[in-house]
Amino acid sequence: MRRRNLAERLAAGAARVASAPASRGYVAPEDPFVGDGLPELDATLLSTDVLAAGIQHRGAVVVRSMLRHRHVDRLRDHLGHEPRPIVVGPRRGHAGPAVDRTAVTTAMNDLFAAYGDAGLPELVTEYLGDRPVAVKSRTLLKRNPRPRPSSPGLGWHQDGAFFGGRCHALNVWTALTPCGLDRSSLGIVPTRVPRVLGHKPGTYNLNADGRRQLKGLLTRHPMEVPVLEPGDALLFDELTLHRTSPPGTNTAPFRDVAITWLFAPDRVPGHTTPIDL
Ligand SMILES: O=C(O)CCC(=O)C(=O)O
Repeated sequence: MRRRNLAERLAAGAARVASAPASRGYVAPEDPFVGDGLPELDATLLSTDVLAAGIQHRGAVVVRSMLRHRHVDRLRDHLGHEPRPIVVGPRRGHAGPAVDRTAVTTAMNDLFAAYGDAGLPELVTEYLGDRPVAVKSRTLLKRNPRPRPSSPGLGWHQDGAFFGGRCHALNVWTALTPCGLDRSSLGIVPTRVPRVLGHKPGTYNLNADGRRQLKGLLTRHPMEVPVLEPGDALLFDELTLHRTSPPGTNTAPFRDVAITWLFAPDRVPGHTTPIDL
């Protein structure tokens, strides 16, 4: 079967949103994990129950070997071979060198093929209660140079602050290089935060009230920084408190990641354009 190109996926996503029934998200069973902290499992053991329980009780799930090596290598080819910042995705105006439309279409085809091979569309359909759509502004491959003290990456935030509250979305954040030892990973508060804390309007930064609440959360649930191999993924949602993991151990010149936020069609934030998976 011919793979659909990006324009066709955008049109299909818009049609899916237009005809979406009211979706119901999957509610986690009781917390099945022993001990504290983020649950971690091999991709072959990932199920909707585990995904929901991990996110809704612990804030995130670490999934080992979610993308196969041949997909990781192919995705990294789209970022080139230079240690420079670059973002490849359907949104215009990303930072970094301009990438032509054909190259973006090929890259997105490869990204969605990798997700398909990993069984994500079926899993996420059950989790979100409807067939997921990605969105134009939050679907990307990127290379980040080593953070500097003056540009440490993103601070603590919850993406619900930008999506307009609770939407039961899912972020698939996949390491394409090793992350967490000599390159940034994500820092995560390993617990469910039941609501969006205060953020400074229009920024990825908590406000004073949000920072006060974060401090209390970190006292009870210290930050975890998962160490990831290429193809390992972090799955989490818009309530998960996370940040670019702090510099300090960053000695490698850059890291590569793939990031895709998925939504049920009737919960796509208004400011962005849906893409069929
Ligand atoms: O890649 C990073 O360091 C931050 C990504 C992030 O915060 C997000 O995907 O919401």
